[in-house]
This record gives sequence, C-alpha cells and structure tokens, in this order.
Amino acid sequence: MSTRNLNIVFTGTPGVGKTTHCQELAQRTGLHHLDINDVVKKHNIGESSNDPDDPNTKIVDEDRLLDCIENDLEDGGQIIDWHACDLFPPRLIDLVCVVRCENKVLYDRLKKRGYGEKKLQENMDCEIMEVLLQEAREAYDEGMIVELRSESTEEIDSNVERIEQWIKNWKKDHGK
Ligand code: DAT
Repeated sequence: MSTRNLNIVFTGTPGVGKTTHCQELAQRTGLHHLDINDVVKKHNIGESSNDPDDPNTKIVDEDRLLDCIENDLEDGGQIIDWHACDLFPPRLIDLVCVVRCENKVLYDRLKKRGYGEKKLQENMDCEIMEVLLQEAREAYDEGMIVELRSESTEEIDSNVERIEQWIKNWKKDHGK
C-alpha cells in the first residue's frame, strides 16, 4: 500500500468556488493548498494565448506542470486547485471534487471578475455542458468523484465539513 498522504483535486469551471473551498479546507485540515495558477506563474510555464479578446489566459504545458508538482504529489497532503483535472495521474489522486454553480450566479460572478462577453459565454457553456464533470468521469473511477454545489456561503460550510470528514475517515483507514 502507498505510504503517501492523501491528495484531493478541486476542479470546475472558473468562478464556481474552487479557491474559496481549497483555502477554507486547507486552513481547517493543515493540508497544503496547491494553487496551480501560482505554480504556472512561479515556474513561468504558461504561454499567452494569441486571442486578442483574452490576452490574460495562459496556455499551460501540462508535461512541464506535472514535472513541477510531481514530488509534491508523491509526498501527498495536497489540495489541488485547477480548472482541469485529467492531467493528474489517478494513482496519485484520492478524491476529485467537481464544484458546480447555477448559471445565473456564475454569470454574475464572472461578470464581476471583468470577463469579456466571449470568455463569459465560453465559461457558461463549459458549466452548462458539464465539461469538467465529464472530464473527471473519463479520467477517474466514479467512486472517487464528488459533485459539490457552491451558490451560498452555507454550502461552502457544509461542503468543507463533508470533505473534512472524508479526510478523517481516509486517515483512519490508512493508519495516518
Ligand atoms: P474559482 O476558484 O472556481 O475560480 P472562487 O473561489 O475564486 O472560484 O470564487 C469566485 C467568486 O465567487 C469569489 O468572489 C467567491 C465567490 N463564491 C464562490 N463560492 C461561493 C459560495 N458558495 N457562496 C458565496 N460566494 C461564493
């Protein structure tokens, strides 16, 4: 059996609430919030897209990204925060949380973030078409995937409590 600590992925369309959940969960459990945006910046592994409507979006070389985080994942104890999930090797992942949000609420959040109309529509389509949920289902066993709704602050609390309990059980089962 693997001796590493557990790793959890939080994935979902931008704006659904991944970072908010990861920060809260890291604070409560002492696990490390591995924000992939920070890794991309730190190691300078994002190429600017050529899209004039979307100059801030970076295209990330996933092989280089994995090289940067592989040791952290091998050690475990990571709460991974990223809008994609299928690049993380299943043998290093214990739970995949797909954060979801109702269309109207998501639209308002992305508008507040200053997204232009095209980027906004692309992300709305991504949520409506359940792109990240499908990606998770194609990459991981169904039993490892949890869908979490994130429209209200009460939902953040109950989601975090639920995952915290899951972590406690995992640790007990793995003698940690
Ligand atoms: P993501 O990391 O998926 O891009 P985020 O955590 O930065 O999303 O959240 C985007 C914004 O929405 C941020 O202002 C916090 C707010 N938010 C997220 N989930 C929420 C919830 N369940 N209740 C209230 N606000 C929420």
